[in-house]
Amino acid sequence: LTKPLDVAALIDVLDRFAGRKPEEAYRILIVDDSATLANFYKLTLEQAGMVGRVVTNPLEALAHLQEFNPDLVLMDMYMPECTGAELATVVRQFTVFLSIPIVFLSAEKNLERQQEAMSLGGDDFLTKPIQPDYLVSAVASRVQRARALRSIMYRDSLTGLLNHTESKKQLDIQLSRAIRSQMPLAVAMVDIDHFKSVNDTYGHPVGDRVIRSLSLLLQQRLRKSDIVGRYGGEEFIAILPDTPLEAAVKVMDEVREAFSKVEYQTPQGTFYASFSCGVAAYPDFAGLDRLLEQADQALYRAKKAGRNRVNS
Ligand code: GH3
Ligand code: MG
Ligand code: MG
Ligand code: MG
Repeated sequence: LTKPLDVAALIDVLDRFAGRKPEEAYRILIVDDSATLANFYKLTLEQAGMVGRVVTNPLEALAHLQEFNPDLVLMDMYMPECTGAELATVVRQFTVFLSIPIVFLSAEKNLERQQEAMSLGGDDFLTKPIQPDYLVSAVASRVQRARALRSIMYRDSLTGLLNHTESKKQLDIQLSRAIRSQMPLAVAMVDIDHFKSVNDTYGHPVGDRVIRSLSLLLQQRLRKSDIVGRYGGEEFIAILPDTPLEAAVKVMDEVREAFSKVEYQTPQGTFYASFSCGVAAYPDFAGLDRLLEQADQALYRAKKAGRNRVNS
């Protein structure tokens, strides 16, 4: 908060978000006791390239929120089990759902009741009957902004990778999945070698370039299902689901080798960088803290053994 707003970084994040838009369809949860209407909205949104899911019993909405992971909830007001406003109140009690816009869509024309619904957790109030085009654009603009905001909250602006907090949250989620499905899970901690001297010799902007290039390399070389985060300044974490220790060490060593061959050209001359890496895996080590601790210790040993190596 003491730093001035970095507008350039902000624009960069928004750009990256825009670039991701076409491949990831907007996911809309439609809560309406009328199956006919709900399915009509679903069809309308799907014709615009979105993915819809219909829930006719509002009491089931929370479970669907969690499982479907929507970008936005389109919410009816009057339903037999509870009102949309009541449901919004409950949804807003969960911080994980805070960033999901709730748009009411109801025949309710009374402005006071609309305002009350909004004050209980809604972001917008649309009235039925609604023009399909209007519904699509109202939903799309909301989702676009919500995604941009979320990417600022969860991602690091220099690299676009998950930030520290989100990386740990993802590791927690992936570890629970691994335990449930009895599949291995590997965690790799990566730390750039002698990075202080890179900054000191070539300047901070060149250091940033090295960080960006490693982030790109990790994203390129790892699987789409793998999760990469910027854990600290020049520290990264890679979470590899369904991957046993040896396989993780092998792939991280390939990344290490590729990174050590990247040439950086600067006015002060050409140089190469390297990183050290520590890998640990479930089920060899169980529990979030144990896993991180083991990966950290392996990283420390890699540093001590001379850097530019992967240890487990
Ligand atoms: P080691 O091989 O032991 O890891 O040595 P090191 O110099 O990399 O170790 P250390 O952790 O002491 O230094 C990390 C440096 O990374 C310190 C900090 O100035 C720099 N750094 C952290 N974040 C950034 C960043 O966003 N950009 C740049 N350019 N430098 C950063
Ligand atoms: Mg209704
Ligand atoms: Mg470090
Ligand atoms: Mg370092």
